[in-house]
Amino acid sequence: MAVGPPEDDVDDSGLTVGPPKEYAAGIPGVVQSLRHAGRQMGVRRSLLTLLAVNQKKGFDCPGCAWPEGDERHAAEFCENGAKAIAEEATLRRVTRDFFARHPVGELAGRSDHWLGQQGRLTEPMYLEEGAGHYRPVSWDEAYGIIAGELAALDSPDEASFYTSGRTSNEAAFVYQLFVRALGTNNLPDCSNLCHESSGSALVETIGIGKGSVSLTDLHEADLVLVVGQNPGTNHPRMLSALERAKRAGARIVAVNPLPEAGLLRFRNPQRPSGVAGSGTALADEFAQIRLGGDLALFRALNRLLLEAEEAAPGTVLDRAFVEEHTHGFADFAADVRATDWDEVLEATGLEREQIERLHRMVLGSERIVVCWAMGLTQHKHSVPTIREVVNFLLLRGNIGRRGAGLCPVRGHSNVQGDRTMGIYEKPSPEFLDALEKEFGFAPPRHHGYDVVDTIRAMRDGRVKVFFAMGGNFVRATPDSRVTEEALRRTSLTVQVSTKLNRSHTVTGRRALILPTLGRTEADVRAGGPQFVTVEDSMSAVHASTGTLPPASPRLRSEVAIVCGLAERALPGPPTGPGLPWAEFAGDYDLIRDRIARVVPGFEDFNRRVRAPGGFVLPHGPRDARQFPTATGRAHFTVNPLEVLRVPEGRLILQTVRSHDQYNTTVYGLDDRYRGIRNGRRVVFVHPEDLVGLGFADADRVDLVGEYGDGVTRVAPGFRVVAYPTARGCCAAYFPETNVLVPLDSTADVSNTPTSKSVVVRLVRHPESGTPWAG
Ligand SMILES: Nc1nc2c(c(=O)[nH]1)N[C@H]1C(S)=C(S)[C@@H](COP(=O)(O)OP(=O)(O)OC[C@H]3O[C@@H](n4cnc5c(=O)[nH]c(N)nc54)[C@H](O)[C@@H]3O)O[C@H]1N2
Ligand SMILES: Nc1nc2c(c(=O)[nH]1)N[C@H]1C(S)=C(S)[C@@H](COP(=O)(O)OP(=O)(O)OC[C@H]3O[C@@H](n4cnc5c(=O)[nH]c(N)nc54)[C@H](O)[C@@H]3O)O[C@H]1N2
Ligand SMILES: [Mo]
Repeated sequence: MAVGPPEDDVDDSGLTVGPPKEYAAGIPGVVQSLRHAGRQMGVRRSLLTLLAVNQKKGFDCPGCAWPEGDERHAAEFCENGAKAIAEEATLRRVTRDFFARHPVGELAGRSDHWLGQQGRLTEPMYLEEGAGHYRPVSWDEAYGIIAGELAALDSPDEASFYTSGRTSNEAAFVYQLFVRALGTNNLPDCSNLCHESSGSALVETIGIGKGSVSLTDLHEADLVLVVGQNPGTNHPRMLSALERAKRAGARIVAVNPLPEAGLLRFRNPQRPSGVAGSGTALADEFAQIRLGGDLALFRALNRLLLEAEEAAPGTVLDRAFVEEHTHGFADFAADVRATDWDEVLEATGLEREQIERLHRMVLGSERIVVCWAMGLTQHKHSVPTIREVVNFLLLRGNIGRRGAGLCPVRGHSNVQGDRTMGIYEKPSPEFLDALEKEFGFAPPRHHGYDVVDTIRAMRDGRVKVFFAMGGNFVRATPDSRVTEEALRRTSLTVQVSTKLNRSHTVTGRRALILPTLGRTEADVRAGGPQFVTVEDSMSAVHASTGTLPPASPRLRSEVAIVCGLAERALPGPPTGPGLPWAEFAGDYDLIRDRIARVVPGFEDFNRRVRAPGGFVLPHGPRDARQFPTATGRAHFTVNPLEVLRVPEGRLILQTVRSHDQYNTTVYGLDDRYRGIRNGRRVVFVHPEDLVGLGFADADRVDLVGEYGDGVTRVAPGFRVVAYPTARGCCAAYFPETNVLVPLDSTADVSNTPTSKSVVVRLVRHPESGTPWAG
């Protein structure tokens, strides 16, 4: 049964398009958050829940990984954080009756929005081979089914264990321990789709794959570049930090193909003037770059810096820093000096004058922070691009200094912590040595599969059991049709989830749904009430304590699920390691004691994490300009310029988030800041490109992929929206457009799908367009 992904919301009769907004948040943001929360949770529960978010004694917002400052507001959440919480704390429930009413085949035809709206999962469910419906199953029986499938494999490498970034440190640690005790490093995670390019580039150049700034650095910067990121929608609390920097005199530059609302103006709802006034104009300069043009831009800026230094020696570069702390300057400088301006202008689509203006801003700034997200990480040349950003900051000593540094802005609230805990298909030998010493078994040393390689392995029959700790693998990954086929070839798929999603409907021969507690819920175990810990985008680790009663008495925590399964699936001594799984599941302090002995920076974990606000992990470059690379220095690198060229009549498509979604969870059908209401199948194209291609605003088109591998990839039925994006580029929402992202089109080194550069052609849809409804 090969049902394709749902082509939902093709009926766009209610779709309306208005002008894009120029500012973000303010009163409309607050009203929206309360309205959404009230619909899902009721008003009283909404207020009580929202007041506990991101407080020192409450739970960590499951929305994004942006850090909390030291002074917290009574309402330390944002419109989109409130939506994320309402999704989890909803009063709606998916029960066994629901599954009895809806055959899996029917659920597979439902939209992401509809599936998410059904509410919280309430008990373990099992889809037997050939069955049309999921049926209830006990936890014991479920563990037995998984253990049986794992035991039947020829090798543990025939199983793959995915993690999405909401999983706590404690759950992640026992999960990787279980998987490695089983004998594989097949630990793909959402990071492979997300900031892997940042990690790859940073480890190579500065020796650690994490950002080098704190919130204070951002406040104290005098120039902040926000590159390839849409904070108004995806990290709204970051706007408060930018506003604060701005008030202290910083200048802000937005580098983006789209004029995103939050980057232009911001009304801070936490201050009276932000509620009433016209807000703060954030960006001093908007560089409307072509998709994939950032490598060229940073090369050009670096060339200009070198030339300025030659013209006035000793005044531009931080020579002392370069000499004392870096390696490879001469090769880098020789290469960058040869940067060709014509290529820069072609790649970036910018005017030389604007690049020179940016250069003068750089010269006038002592402390520079570069922030970035998916606009930099999801291209073929993402790793070289981020390396070039590192070159840029190294030239003037902007790493390891107050008010300056690298700021990759993470997505999922604990994606950074999961990696710290060992969720990684390519673990370091030091980490494995520490595990071996602590637990007395020999973990596998060969590398495992990442996300793309897991899909290939399932497609080719090399992975037969797929286990997901959260997330929505089938919708988050590229080439939806290929991925769906691949999953259907496995013998067992297991999803540990809070909410229903498409990954429950596209299954292996047999399938299990294991429902789990969310961040907001109280977690009471044998050893009493438990808390978990998370690490934010700036390496701060803190506790998160759920307060709401669980959505159902039959839910188990992620820690309990892993430990219960491990007990069942791993042989005990003398053949197995005999780890104290039941004790771990009863008292998370015991897990933290082990983390403290295995993971550097977590010494005395249990005591330090109980301090209000937690603690910050060490970071050599940030703290002491110590670079844990092979040479002990930061590395300048040579990154050849690449120009994204597409044939006549084609556009480069980027796949982005609307204001009303959390990755694959679609909250609603509006994208308020971009002026879209009641529909998601829209494609944003520059008005002059439309004319050139022979289309008009509101035409209905199919998006046809042009990867050149002979495979036809079509996303049908999109409305064209004339929009001020960069020329030659277009944008549409994922997950609907994941059908167009080829599995083999990935970033060099990091293997991240190129979700921000898909070559497409617009083809008139058989049913032609009618003017906008409103
Ligand atoms: N409400 C909400 N919050 C979220 C999420 C969510 O879905 N909803 N997702 C979370 C996750 S997992 C993540 S990773 C983050 C994602 O946060 P973002 O990276 O902000 O998310 P995207 O929507 O992918 O937006 C990419 C931005 O980069 C720009 N861009 C695209 N290509 C290029 C390019 O080549 N160059 C430049 N300079 N810019 C480019 C786009 O125009 C867009 O503004 O947000 C996290 N927070
Ligand atoms: N085309 C395209 N594709 C992309 C991207 C893009 O920009 N363009 N972005 C990529 C990025 S940056 C990311 S991070 C991935 C995201 O990929 P994923 O992390 O796999 O996807 P999510 O949509 O965040 O997962 C949502 C599901 O997680 C489950 N869930 C929520 N909270 C919890 C919890 O506390 N515990 C457990 N066990 N489950 C929970 C719910 O069942 C929910 O349905 O998508 C990637 N895919
Ligand atoms: Mo992400």
